[in-house]
Amino acid sequence: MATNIELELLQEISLKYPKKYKVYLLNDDYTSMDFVIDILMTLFHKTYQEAENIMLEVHKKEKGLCGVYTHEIAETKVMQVSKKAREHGFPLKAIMEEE
Ligand code: TYC
Repeated sequence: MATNIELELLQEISLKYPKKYKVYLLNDDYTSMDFVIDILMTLFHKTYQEAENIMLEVHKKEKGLCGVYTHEIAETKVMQVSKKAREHGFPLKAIMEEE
């Protein structure tokens, strides 16, 4: 069993280095390419060229990395993608994975 000192150390380390989460966009057959590029530029702050490259990677390989964030920010990005997609009638989805 871990001692109190070991637990305190672990807590200190996790406060200093919070876990990071990768946010991916997933491919589907219905979302327009232009809408995906728009999402990448507005929610993930990509340039047009970066956004187009990521969109094409998702289109060809089924998923593509949009960014790496702390848990709360990653969760917010995932929610913002579904909200904006729903508002525009697209099924676009983002997921997060611990790095
Ligand atoms: N596959 C979509 C199409 O052909 C484009 C697309 C790309 C959709 C990336 C989702 O995350 C995505 N219109």
